[in-house]
Amino acid sequence: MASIFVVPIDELVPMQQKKLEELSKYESYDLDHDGTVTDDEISKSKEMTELELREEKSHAQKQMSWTAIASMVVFTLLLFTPLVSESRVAALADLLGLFYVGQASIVGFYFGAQAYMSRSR
Ligand SMILES: [Ca+2]
Repeated sequence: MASIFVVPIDELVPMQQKKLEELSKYESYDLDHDGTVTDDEISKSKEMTELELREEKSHAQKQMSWTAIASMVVFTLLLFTPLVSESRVAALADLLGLFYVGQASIVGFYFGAQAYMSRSR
């Protein structure tokens, strides 16, 4: 008897359109600027963010390896100047060896990481 008055709740309340708050950071996700952020646009934005992060990471690694190369060159040139006495070079020989191995391994790891990342794509 009472069943004729039972109406599903979602028919009474119309579907509310979701809105972004004003100056939302997700505003930029609306790639075609039609005022609607679709699932497709969100996944595209995620992909773009991932690419940007990867790019940033690889840029930082490149800078690190260039710094390592530059430091090896600068230290080597410094050792040939009169600023560093021969006795000091002899005393620090072990440490200098470790320094070169450490810096060169940074460069090596950079190339290894580049090769690995280009293979995994
Ligand atoms: Ca859109």
